[in-house]
Amino acid sequence: MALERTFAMIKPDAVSRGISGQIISMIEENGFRIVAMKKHHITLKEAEGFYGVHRERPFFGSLVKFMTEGPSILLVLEKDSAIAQWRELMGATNPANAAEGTVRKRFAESIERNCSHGSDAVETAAGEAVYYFSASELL
Ligand code: FUP
Repeated sequence: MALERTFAMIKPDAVSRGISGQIISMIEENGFRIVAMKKHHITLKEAEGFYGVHRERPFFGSLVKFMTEGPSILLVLEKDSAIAQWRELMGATNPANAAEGTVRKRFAESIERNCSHGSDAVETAAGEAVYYFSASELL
C-alpha cells in the first residue's frame, strides 16, 4: 500500500445542515490525516470547470447550481490508499446504493445532494487538490 493524497469536499447540503463536523469526525476516526482544509463558496465558473467532464450530462446544470448554493468545505486527505479508502467511506454516489455506516448512507438525501466528493484516481486527485489549494497550503 502506498501513502496517497485525495481531494475531498463536504458539499453545500451537508454544510448548511450543520453536519460537516460529524463528517470530519468520520474522516479522522478512519485514520485520515487532514493535510489541508478550508470553507469556500464555490463559484459558478469553478463548479463548471471542476465538473467539466459531466458537461454533456443531463444533470450538469442542476449539479452546478447545487454546488454553488452555499459554502462547501474543501479538504486534502492523506492515508495509505487514500483515494479508494475515502470513496469507500463516502459510499456509493446514489445513497440508495450506499453501504451501512458510510457518509452517504447516513446523511445523503439524493444522488445529487450526496454530501461529499472524493477524487477517483491518482491523476484527478493531484489536479483537484491544486484546483483549490496553493502549494504552500499542501503541507
Ligand atoms: P462520484 O465520483 O461518486 O462523485 O460520482 P460521479 O463522478 O459519477 O458524479 C459526480 C456528481 O454528479 C455526483 F456526486 C452527483 C452528480 N450526479 C447527479 O446529480 N446525477 C447523476 O445521475 C449522477 C451524478
